Amino acid sequence: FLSSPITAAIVGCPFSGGQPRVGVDQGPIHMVEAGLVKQLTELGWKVKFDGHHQFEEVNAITDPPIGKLKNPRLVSAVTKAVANVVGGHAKKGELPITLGGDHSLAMGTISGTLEAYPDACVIWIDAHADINTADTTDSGNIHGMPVSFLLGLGSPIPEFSWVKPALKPERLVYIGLRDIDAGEKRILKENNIKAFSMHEVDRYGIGKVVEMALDHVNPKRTLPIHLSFDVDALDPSVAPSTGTPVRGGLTFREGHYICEAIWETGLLVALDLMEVNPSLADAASVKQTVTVGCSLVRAALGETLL
Ligand code: B3U
Ligand code: MN
Ligand code: MN
Repeated sequence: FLSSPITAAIVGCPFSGGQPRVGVDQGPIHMVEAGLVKQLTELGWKVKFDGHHQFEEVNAITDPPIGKLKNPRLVSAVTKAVANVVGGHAKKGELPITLGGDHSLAMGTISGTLEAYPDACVIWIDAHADINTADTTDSGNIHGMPVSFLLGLGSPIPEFSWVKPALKPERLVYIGLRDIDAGEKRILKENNIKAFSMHEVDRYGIGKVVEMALDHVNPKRTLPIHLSFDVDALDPSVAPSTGTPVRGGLTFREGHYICEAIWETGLLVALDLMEVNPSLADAASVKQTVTVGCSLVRAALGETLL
């Protein structure tokens, strides 16, 4: 791991197959239309963007559920393609910025990152733990499950055999949790996975929480960092247009602080900004959410630090 990238590659992923609500596939289109490429260029980045990912590979798929899992072949094919794209950028020394789309995409983005940087750690910002397995999921929505696949937990599903269990529990940390299923709590405990819920954010403040999160996952500040940011980690008053808003979330500043502090480490190698859904809520709320999404990306790429 030599030096911080100077080229950012925007990977637009208009994909919604990991959850039931239409519209989240429009998230990346709105963020690019809001001027994200120009904004990052003005920050001094060389920005690569040659259109949103088209997912031609999935057109012919018929996809009945496997157990409880919904759209399993579709999600598998899409996330596998995303893994190759993200891994390809990372191996060239570029910083992939994946715009979702639902959070099942992170199965692909993190697989790609770990392909290029096997010792990378993952900082997962979310209201949810997204760590259900095929056995524990109630909803069957795969956006609630990507982390378990990356860790290799739960009964193996042949359709997802391409996902290597390349993430170790001690290289993963959460911030922002507040809506976790009983089965997920058990998984977090059994695997000793560090999580800072909103309770810890209240108790210690965001500055201390980010420091503790980094101390856990990256104690010597030497490992590459993949930051996976679900916009629903933010309070719904800050980011209303998302599929599963949960009240009591991160403030505007807390969300940005996380991005700034990760940027400050100089170790960021990949970024996801997920679950912006412009079809939910009124026009002003959509604009607000898209604007916040772009602003978080800029913060993670160094905008706010002097
Ligand atoms: N844990 C629930 C709910 C959920 C997870 N992620 C989101 N919602 N966005 C599930 O469906 O697994
Ligand atoms: Mn999520
Ligand atoms: Mn979430």
